Amino acid sequence: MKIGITCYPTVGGSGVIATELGIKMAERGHEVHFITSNVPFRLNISHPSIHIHQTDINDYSVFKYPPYDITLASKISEVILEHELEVIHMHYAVPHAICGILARQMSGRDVKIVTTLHGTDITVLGYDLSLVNAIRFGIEGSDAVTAVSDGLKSQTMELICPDKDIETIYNFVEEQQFNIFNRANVKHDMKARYGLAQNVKVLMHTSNFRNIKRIDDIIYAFAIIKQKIDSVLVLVGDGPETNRLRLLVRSLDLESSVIFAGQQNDVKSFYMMSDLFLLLSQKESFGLAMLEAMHCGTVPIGSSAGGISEVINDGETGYIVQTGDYESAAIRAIALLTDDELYKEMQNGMLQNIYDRFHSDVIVREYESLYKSLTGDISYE
Ligand code: GMT
Repeated sequence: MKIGITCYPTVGGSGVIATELGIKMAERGHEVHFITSNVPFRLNISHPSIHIHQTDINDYSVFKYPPYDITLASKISEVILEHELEVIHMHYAVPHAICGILARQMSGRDVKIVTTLHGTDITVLGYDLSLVNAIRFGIEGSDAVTAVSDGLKSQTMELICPDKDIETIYNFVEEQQFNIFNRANVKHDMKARYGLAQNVKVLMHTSNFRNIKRIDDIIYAFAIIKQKIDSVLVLVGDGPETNRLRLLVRSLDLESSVIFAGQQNDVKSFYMMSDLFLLLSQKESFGLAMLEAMHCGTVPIGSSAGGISEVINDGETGYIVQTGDYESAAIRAIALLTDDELYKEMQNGMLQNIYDRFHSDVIVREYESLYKSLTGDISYE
């Protein structure tokens, strides 16, 4: 098949999934065209079947706002025509699904549109009444719509009420990159590099540091854990909340045990250094970084928000606490960090469970079948 993919190319789980899916499709013999405003940040391999088409965002002085969506739609239509695309896969309802619909009209071709909902496009924008009609239009105008969790699918049905079926297709990680292999050595080296004693326990979180991530709760939980356990908290990433969080850490007198690591390319080494991954968000459709950490052997504690409880089987592959209940998160963390047998048992169960449920082979085939069902192509069965 000839497949077009549009996503936000910047750091973020949706861009990661779009990119890894494109790479896997190319490896399975399909022709893949990324149509994005920049080279997707995880696209770090060359493959003869992967092509990148960058949009130039016009910045003419007559425009108060550069017309990203229209420029993108125009570029997608160009690629549809030039490369005879059969499917375009748009990541995010707004604006990308709408760009896809526009592009199809511009091209005059019967290209099939698949839209994947990732979270913020529904759980944040869906509350903005000025966007609800646009989101519904993007969903209903797509040929197929997927959501990355059942939680996100239900929220979309409730908030947007589209006249459209939505299929859940979970996220996956690239197992060649995220795995437990060499964990002990990497852990040792990272601790040495960060000047940490080898017996210190490490808790971590990574995200774009927005308020919906409730990183305050992670810091409050850590303040309790720190009283019982020799430990550090590593916060990887950056965003609008960073400065406020630094002040909170200072006010709790935790500066010497909270590391603000900033944006990192090699996030895998941080997963491997860590004993626990904390994700206590207010809204979270899936938590792809958490799944990456789990593949690297790090046991998660997550909140009950969105799809996190679909990724963690509470009590078997990590723990779930009610959103906002950082005290329970601390209790669970202390239990895991003081009982090696419990930790090991949970880690083993977790690795088996995610291998069975989120393996890239399984998920990529689900997308491939969806594409095929739209194009009527049976030659790939
Ligand atoms: O909204 C964000 O936090 C970024 C967004 C993205 O573009 O990566 O993340 C969303 O999509 C990811 C990939 O499907 C999910 O793993 C994240 O849970 C989801 N974020 C939210 O729902 C807040």
